[in-house]
Amino acid sequence: MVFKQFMNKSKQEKKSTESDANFEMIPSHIAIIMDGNGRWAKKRAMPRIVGHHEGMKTVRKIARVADDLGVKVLTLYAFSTENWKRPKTEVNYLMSLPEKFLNEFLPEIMERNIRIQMIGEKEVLPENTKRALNKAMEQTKHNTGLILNFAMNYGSRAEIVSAIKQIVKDAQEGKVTIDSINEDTINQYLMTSHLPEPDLLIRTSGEVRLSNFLLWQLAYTEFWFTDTLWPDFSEETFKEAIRDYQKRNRRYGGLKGEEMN
Ligand code: V07
Repeated sequence: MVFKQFMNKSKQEKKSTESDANFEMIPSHIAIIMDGNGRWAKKRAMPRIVGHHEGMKTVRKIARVADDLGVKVLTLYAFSTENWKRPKTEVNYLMSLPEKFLNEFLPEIMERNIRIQMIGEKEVLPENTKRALNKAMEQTKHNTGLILNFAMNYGSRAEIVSAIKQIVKDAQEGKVTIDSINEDTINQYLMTSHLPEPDLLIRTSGEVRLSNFLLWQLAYTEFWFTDTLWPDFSEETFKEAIRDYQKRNRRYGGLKGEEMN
């Protein structure tokens, strides 16, 4: 499927004189599992929440770099359905971060024409968190630049279950016929229906698992893993991931998707 709105190259062309990356092949959609914040703090004998706060600063930094490079969508795994099992004080702190982040960064987000979006089950989030998220999505809904897409209370299997339930409902109401259900039908019922599939998945902190993140959507995505802890993740690390992605793509010699399998 072609996503016309993701074909705008103007920003990439503007920056194409810079030397350190190939701006012809910037991945349109990058997804990141931002792992290692607790470990970063532990190494410094500091409370885990200090690591989370440092991680939030990295989000800001990487969002700027992604925007400057002309990335169209940056999907960040901020809070999983599993994260509720953590100590209450830690969960409370994590839930305060969206508001904190937006209070500090929203003016720059507007200047940069960045659009904030979300995937995940928002309803059960604390009221304050919900309010901050809704306000940011509302305020930025006409912005046409980078989509900064936060996965909040997101779990991929729950997303798939909910898609299946809705498809069955629509089938019972005669809005969908069983014979017409195909991969594109499933895509349309996922929370990412409006987005292109991720081209590149990054996971930090040495873990090499998907942890229930975008299971369906990552079918053809390139994976890139690093031992770097998320608070230490830098512009340079980010560009290294993109360069590796570009090298892999060049090796495929233009073959895409299913032709490679
Ligand atoms: C969170 C910082 C990054 C590392 C991962 C865990 C901690 C930014 C946000 C955020 C979310 C939504 C939004 C604006 C900002 C965030 C949580 C955790 C729950 F609209 N960082 N960050 N949310 N961490």
